[in-house]
Amino acid sequence: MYDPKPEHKFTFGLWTVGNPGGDPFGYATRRALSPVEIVHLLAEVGAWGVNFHDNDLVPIDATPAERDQIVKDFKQALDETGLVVPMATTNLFRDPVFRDGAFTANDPAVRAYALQKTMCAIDLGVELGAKVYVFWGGREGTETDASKNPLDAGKRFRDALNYLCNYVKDQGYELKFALEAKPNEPRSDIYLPTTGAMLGFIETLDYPEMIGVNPEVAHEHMAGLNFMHAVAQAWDAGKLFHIDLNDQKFGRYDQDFRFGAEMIKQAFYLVKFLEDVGYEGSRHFDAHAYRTADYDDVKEFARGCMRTYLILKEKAQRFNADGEIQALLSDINADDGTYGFLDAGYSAQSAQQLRDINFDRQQLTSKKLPYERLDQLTVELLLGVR
Ligand code: DIG
Ligand code: MN
Ligand code: MN
Repeated sequence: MYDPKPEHKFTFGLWTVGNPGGDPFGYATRRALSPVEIVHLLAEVGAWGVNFHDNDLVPIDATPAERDQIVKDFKQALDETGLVVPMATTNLFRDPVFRDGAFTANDPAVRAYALQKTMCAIDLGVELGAKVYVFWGGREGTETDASKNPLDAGKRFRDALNYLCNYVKDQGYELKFALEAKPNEPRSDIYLPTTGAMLGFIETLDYPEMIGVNPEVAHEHMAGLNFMHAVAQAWDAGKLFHIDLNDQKFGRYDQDFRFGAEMIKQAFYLVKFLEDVGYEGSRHFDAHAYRTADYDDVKEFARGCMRTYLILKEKAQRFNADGEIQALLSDINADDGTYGFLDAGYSAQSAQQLRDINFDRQQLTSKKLPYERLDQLTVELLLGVR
């Protein structure tokens, strides 16, 4: 019932189950796995696909011959396991050269290098089958706003994305871009900090139709926001091109916990939304196991991400079939059509008709809204007692 299948489109980045457990205060607690070992681990736990940053696969200083061998071995592992590569991205945050950002760096040479590196990474991603290309601007921000005019930063990011959209079109690649927001960490403030900010920015680009968003649970939670609302806005705009699933306590550093590990109710509403609207993209878990985990427990981490998603998917089906819950929802959303004349939008006639109505506020306020009952039924459904 809760075993992952290819049609569930569960994916993990090489950097997720391959995370060796280091953190700002401690060394790695697990040996580093090779990309090939990671592909086989993901196949063992039942994932459908694997994603990567360029340098997760090909080290930044690899020679062309080393690159070719690494890619050959990776392709062989994909063939052996049947895993696919739906998404790729560029590491524009780890090397010290990006200490002041990549596309938004003050140094034009760094900005040019970031463009070149991204073009090469796009080539690699397309070669391995990626159809979505993620941009997470981890270093595109500031510690001191004395250092950079945000208008310059925005223009530089816009110019970079326009340039890369033209590159993709020129190459004839079938590729969509997905912008991933995060409010801070590793920079004190990161530009375009939320999915909403990204949606506004996309409309200022030359090819907005090529660009959507990749919302991440932890990142909207870090900003104190309702993740499902952010995803709904992206979906409504036709811009939900990818999604990073994980979990996160509010008001903390980017924890990237196992999906559903912290905010099970928010995870439920998210899964319900994605399944209700028929989202057909990857369910990508951008998360990693606790530092205390060995690779047996890392596999449990990966299995847990997928199982929890499937359990919550089944809970959403139960919610939608629950007679008492659905009866409450239909009462709450009752509409006798009295105000249907407004559905067609504005007209002088509808405005006059609206003016002629005497609203009885007390009567309107007396309508029952049994949200406590509704939420309790939802909680009891999640707790498994209905
Ligand atoms: C972090 O949340 C970012 C990077 O790991 C990567 O660029 C992106 C892809 O999911 N998520
Ligand atoms: Mn994160
Ligand atoms: Mn992410």
